[in-house]
Amino acid sequence: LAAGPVEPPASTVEGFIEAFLRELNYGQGVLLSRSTINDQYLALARTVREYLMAGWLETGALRREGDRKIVGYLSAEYLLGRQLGNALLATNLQDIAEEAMRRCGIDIAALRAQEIEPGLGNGGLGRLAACFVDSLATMDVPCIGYGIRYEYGIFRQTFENGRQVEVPDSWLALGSPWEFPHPERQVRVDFGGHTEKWTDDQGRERTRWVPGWNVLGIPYHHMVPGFRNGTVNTLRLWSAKATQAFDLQIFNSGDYATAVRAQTFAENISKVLYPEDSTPQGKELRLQQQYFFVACSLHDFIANTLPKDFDLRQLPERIIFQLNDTHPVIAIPELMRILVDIKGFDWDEAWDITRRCFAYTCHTLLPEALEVWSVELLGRLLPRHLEIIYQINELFLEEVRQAFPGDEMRARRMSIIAEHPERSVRMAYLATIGSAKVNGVAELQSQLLRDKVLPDFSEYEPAKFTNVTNGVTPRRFIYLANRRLSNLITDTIGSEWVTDLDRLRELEPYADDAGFRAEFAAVKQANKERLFRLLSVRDGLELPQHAMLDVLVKRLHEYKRQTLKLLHIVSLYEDVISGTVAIDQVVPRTFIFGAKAAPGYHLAKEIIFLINSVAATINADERVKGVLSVAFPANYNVTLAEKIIPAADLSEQISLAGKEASGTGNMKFALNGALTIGTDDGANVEIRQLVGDDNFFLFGMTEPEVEALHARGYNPAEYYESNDKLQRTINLIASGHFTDGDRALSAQVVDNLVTQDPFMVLADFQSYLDAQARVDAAYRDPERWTRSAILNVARSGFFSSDRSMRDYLDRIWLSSPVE
Ligand code: 26Y
Repeated sequence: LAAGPVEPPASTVEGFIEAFLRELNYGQGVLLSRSTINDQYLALARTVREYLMAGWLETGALRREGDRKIVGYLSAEYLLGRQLGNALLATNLQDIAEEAMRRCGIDIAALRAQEIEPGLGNGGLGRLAACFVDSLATMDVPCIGYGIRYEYGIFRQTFENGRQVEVPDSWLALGSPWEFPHPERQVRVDFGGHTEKWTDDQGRERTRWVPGWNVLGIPYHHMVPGFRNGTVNTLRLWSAKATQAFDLQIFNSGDYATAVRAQTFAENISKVLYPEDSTPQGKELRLQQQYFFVACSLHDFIANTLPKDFDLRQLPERIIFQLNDTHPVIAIPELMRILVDIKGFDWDEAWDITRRCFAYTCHTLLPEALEVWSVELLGRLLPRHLEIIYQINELFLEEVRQAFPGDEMRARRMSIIAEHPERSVRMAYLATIGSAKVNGVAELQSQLLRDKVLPDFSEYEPAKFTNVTNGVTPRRFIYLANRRLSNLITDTIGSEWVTDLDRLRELEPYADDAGFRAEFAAVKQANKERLFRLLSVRDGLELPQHAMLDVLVKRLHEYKRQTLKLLHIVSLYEDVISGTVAIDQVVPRTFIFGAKAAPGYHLAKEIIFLINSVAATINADERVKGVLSVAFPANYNVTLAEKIIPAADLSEQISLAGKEASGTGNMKFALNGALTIGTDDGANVEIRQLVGDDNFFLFGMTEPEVEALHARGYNPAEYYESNDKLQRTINLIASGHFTDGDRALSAQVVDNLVTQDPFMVLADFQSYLDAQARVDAAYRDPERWTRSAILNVARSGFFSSDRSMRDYLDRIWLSSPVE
């Protein structure tokens, strides 16, 4: 029989219908006439899968048989978004599938809407991982994405009386057609217990870990299709399952109920995504999750992906594990444990191998976001790993002392082990010491990473540090999300841009072409109308058709300064109701917010309540009707982003300078023809350099100015006292105007701003208002605005994640894509 796969279904409407009906009847087990929308969705998804399968089988065989270096992307989060549209796009089956469904009497849009997106990530970091694996597949770079199959992803956000309520996200409830479970490839993962010394037959002293309990990891494979190139890489997500041994070893009471409880305990490990962004909490379950997926992944690669007789001294030639932030950093001591304890390598040789197998990406600048684990917890859960970390630290500090004799302070600063406030392991230091390269995610952040976050390390090993500016996949965020713009671009410059985004430059001359501008503006207007139809059905919002769409969507965090946006809105509103500005002088704007707050982040939830309160009041006020509107649709996620971003006129990127590592939403907006109002922060800096100052609204302090103000002593009350407009704005909020007269309901946010204001909202207020006035002026001239919008698209090709991947290849992974 054939060595290769049998033929996929024919890429014709007839072939598609036949495959679909076969999936419906013989896979799903229903007749078309009795099938539900979910049956049809599952059958459609499985049909599209069939077209990808030969490519997947072939790519897998190539990876196993070849000797090319593989990227092992280790990430605790993958914020994938819906899969159906992307799979249809990758296979070029969109039109065929639509027509096939039509002939079956089915509206494909209803089936698309049936898919619950796998929200296996919090925000930027998780979505970045999803963009990166998309680009690697499209560039035919061997990559295995490793992560966790959370049974519940990021919570679903609802509002009750304006307050955020979290609902569990049961994305698997109706079954996911996109995953392939492989229980036969289960991996055992140990925890707890203690270590012992022993002497091997060569008389060497060795250590072994005698674990206390264990769980099984079951891999679930996902296809990661490249864009129409036949490559289908794999995303391998691990799910925790109890073992027999587990029940016997710790819960050996002979009690059935206890044994079942033990099983629940083990399976909790992959139960739910931690819904936190930026502020790690040293929770035991989180460390269990981290070690769980890392141990499964390293074992999977070494035992199952490498050839059986592989010489592990060659490991760095075959794999580079990219650490997506510190979450998977326990992989470094885990590889040391495998090499030293299990494979019998000498420490030095193992360390040399290990350091060449890892590279670390840091996604933050906030000191409070750097993960640390208490020595007590780490030692209890992973006693051998703690010993290894101590050993790494001891040898490293010895080197440091040799390089800087007498500088004991330096050695202490650089220790992986912090002594205060409790003895703990600094994961970013471990990552830096154990990796071949360390990178930040935008130029500014990489610079600050070297200068402020890891200065001793960058002084010690400057060549280790590099930058790779983030990017986003044009397949999902232009082609899929904005079909109208994609068609206009392709009609104008051809279709090569989809995989070569620098080609967007060819649009530049068309910015001066009135006919093209009209078409471009019509696309934007159609996207707005599409969004308003959705928000009407989804959220019951009725929004005016012809207003500037001013959008702030991202996780709710004080440093991102949603309150600054709120102050701007309230100041415009106050101008009108106080009679300072006539309503016909106001440029009509519709403000859209989208943001989830971490469930335990109290102040963030108060800010959400205040935004909803302001929205309700303004939307109900006849004095500003049709001119100022505020929409805060609940549950901002990838699916909603794909509708909002293409409709936006103005992209709000207003973090305090020096706090947002990169941002990636900022790139998506620019690529979809929104103009940015933003601070000199993260990748905004690079966006502005590329699109030009005339096409970007810059405001606010620079990072050095922020530092200087901080050093002088920042007092927000001074700004409140001295700025009349700011005072009137804050007073209106404090008066209870937006909270049915109840001043207490806005007090926490207001007091925080006036007395603490850790992210200097008041200091940047006036500059922000001035920039918004420039926005209004620009928007009053539609031809000028559209010209700028076109130039934003034409000059943002740099922000393709394909370019990011090339940079990782050149600067970090040191291999190149196959021909
Ligand atoms: C430790 C745990 C609580 C934790 C979980 C998630 C910590 C951090 C995160 C997520 C961080 C994150 O999303 N960072 C963002 O990464 C993006 C991709 O590099 C950047 O664009 C963005 O500026 C940064 O905030």
